[in-house]
Amino acid sequence: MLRFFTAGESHGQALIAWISGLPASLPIDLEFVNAELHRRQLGYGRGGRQKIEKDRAEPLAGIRHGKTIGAPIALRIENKDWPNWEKALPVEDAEGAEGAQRPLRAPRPGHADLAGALKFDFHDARYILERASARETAARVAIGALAKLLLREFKTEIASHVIRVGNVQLERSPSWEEIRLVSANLASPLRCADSEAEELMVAEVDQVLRAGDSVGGVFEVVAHNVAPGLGSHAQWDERLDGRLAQAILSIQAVKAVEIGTGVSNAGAYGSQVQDEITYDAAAKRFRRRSNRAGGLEGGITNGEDVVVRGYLKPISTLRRPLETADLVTKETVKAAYERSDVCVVPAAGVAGEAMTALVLTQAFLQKFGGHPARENRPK
Ligand code: EPS
Repeated sequence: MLRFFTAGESHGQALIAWISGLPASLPIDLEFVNAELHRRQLGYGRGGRQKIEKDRAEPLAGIRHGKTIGAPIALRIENKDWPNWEKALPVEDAEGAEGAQRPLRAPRPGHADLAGALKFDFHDARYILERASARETAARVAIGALAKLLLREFKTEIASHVIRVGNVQLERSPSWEEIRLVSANLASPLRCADSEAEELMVAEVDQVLRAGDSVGGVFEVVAHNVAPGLGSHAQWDERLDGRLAQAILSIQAVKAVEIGTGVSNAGAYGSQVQDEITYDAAAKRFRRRSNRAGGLEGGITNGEDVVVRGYLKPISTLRRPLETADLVTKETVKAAYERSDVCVVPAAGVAGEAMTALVLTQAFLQKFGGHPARENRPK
């Protein structure tokens, strides 16, 4: 069974990722893992932090001579910002406790600050925001890259692109080839496959930057060449669409998930929504004339591309803050401002790819199982 966890605070020493259940003898290309970490750091609208960080994964366990050994894998990603926070977040008991030197008492509406402070009875949201921060997705991207390496052995590839930033929507459906290219294009500011739409998206980010505001959007993850038969219709928690939805919703700032064109499908007629089935005799496989189901029917992959969209609310840290209540005095004050991003849609897309890779790998190993990696070939 494939399991994974992360640890680490945004401004702590490091992030740690742990993954257990990957088969032995899988070649690990660390440069690929680091390239994925780099992709996550990019995107127009990122804040100053990404100039400080140079995310790289340092394997601590489970990889020897460039291959997995069937043991749990642990990876460490150093936080280069840690020296600036060492005094504020010491491991040892220090005077005052509760993040004494950099307290946050004006919880930001929309952030985990207040809900977390209430949960643990803190009068300072410092420790909540440290762990709630989307910096944690760096750890997920590192282990997601390992899952991608396993899926690649079976020719499954995963990419993401941005289909909406604020009010600007991509109005056409790019091909897999276009998505694959823009997903890998480090120079593309917002990873949108249409350069005209991307220019408008950049202008949208510029406008919110000037206004001291923030902006959300929609990313789309596409998994190409997915084996049919992953997931199951038989039990609620085996349905792959539900498992993917949880994985994508767990990404910071994601508030809704869509499989295929699920949202617009709800307002259309059956004849306009269902994907007609054909049989390709040469390839000896069933095909669809469209893919509005996003590659999933009955919670099972049907061999078409798996398409999952994550809807992000705007980042909750605002340079022109909204009102809030002070955690100690309860008086109305302006919400705290911490250095932050104003748009993270492309970065969230990379996290979405990682979560999709991890969930598909789980389902893949459940169906095909086995050790070492070469035994996992679908027949
Ligand atoms: C970061 C994501 C955002 C950044 C963070 C790095 O975190 P949050 O979800 O807390 O807003 O703002 O950077 C900082 C916290 C900082 O000090 O600049 C990431 O994805 O790496």
